[in-house]
Amino acid sequence: MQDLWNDGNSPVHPASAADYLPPPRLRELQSHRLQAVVARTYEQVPHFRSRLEAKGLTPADIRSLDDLHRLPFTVKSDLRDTYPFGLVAGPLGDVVRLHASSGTTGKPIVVAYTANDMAIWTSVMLRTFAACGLRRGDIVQNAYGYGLFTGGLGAHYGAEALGATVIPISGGNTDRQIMVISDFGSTAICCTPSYFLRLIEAAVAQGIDLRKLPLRVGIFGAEPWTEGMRARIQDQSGIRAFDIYGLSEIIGPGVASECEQQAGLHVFEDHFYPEIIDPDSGDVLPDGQTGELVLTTLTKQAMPMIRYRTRDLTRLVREPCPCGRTLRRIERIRARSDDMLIIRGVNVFPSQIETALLAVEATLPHYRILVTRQDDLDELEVQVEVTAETFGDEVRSLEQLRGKLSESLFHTLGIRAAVTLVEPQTLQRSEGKARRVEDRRQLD
Ligand code: DLL
Repeated sequence: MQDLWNDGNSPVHPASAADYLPPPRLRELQSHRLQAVVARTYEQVPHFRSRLEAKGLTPADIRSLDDLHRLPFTVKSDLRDTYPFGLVAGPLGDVVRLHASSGTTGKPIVVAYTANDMAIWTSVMLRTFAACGLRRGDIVQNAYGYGLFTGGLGAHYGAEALGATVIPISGGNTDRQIMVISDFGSTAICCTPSYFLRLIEAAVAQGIDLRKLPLRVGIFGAEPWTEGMRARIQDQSGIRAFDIYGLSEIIGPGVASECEQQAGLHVFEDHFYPEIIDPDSGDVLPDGQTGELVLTTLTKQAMPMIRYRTRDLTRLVREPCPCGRTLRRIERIRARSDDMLIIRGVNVFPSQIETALLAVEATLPHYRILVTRQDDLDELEVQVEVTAETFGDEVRSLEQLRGKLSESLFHTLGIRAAVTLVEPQTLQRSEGKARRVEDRRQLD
């Protein structure tokens, strides 16, 4: 079968066969795996066992997926409180890899992998790349950061297993990235969408038109982005931009990926079981309703996660995908619940601001959100770069543009925001995850 794939004619890589399991077979597999992971975690992780006991449950109570909702949630503070290795199931000697994700405060959270976990991670990343249309012969420039961040090494192993040629360039050093894209003929690039915007700019500055190069696919994730951003990226670079999702606590990248339809991300649910809950009540919501994504690892050994609350907001798509994959899809992550800004009592997500800005022509996809408090009143300021031509225009047309943006923001958010137009290249660029929001209210 490997040869069949390698001859370039097979539509499905053998490792992707699990993408197409008949739903009843998939459910059976998930139920079976759920029981095994609950039993193993109960035996090996005292923290989980005491949680279960507090609810009067034993692994024998979990007979199928229908019992999943009875299990307690795991949250980020469980990882913090047991730092660094308290949630490792089994001997540390079985752990072959550690990664860590730096939080905003204090110590990072640490995640662990056995050799088998590494094989699973590689396979889900292989399936991710295959779903984004890559195959043997592709040259993958991997500009996710290598190191404790899961992006770099996660993508690396998956792309290599696919049979692609990997360039482990890591993040940063933008001029060198451009040189490699054009000299090595990279056909695919992996990085955050915000870093790719930076690369587009750098290419333009060097007089290089990315649309004329072999680059055709972007595998973007690790931060929220919008359809408006995708449209700008695809238009300016001539590539197809795919959204991939994951988080360190669950495995890293490789939890969910778009396919060629670019319409929602298939969850690799033979390994990671998704639920959507109401973030306030914790109740499971029916498919189709928006809420917080909760994931259970069905096969992970070193650090199984049972009902992990991701804080990411999305919904499960009910309709089957035209691509034929039977894995359910989640909608593009809208935001993290903890990224939500409450401004004058109104809930505002940064992604809504991005959508409103990019709906207006002459804006560049670089912006910053500033929240302050003046005389006990919240003030929202949005700074956005505009094209050089527009910036050079008369004051009147700049005022018109500002008016358009204010209207677009008011229409989307329901509150007024002060808009500041700034020259191209003035706002800070990122090499990894973008930091676009500055909430100064906590400092006041
Ligand atoms: O960002 C893993 C990753 C690497 C995913 C490379 C995709 C590509 P963490 O650093 O632990 O792991 O951050 C996880 O990032 O809970 C989301 O809030 C956010 N996130 C990740 N992918 C997306 C995405 C990696 N496609 C946190 N859209 C998650 C929106 C995303 N947010």
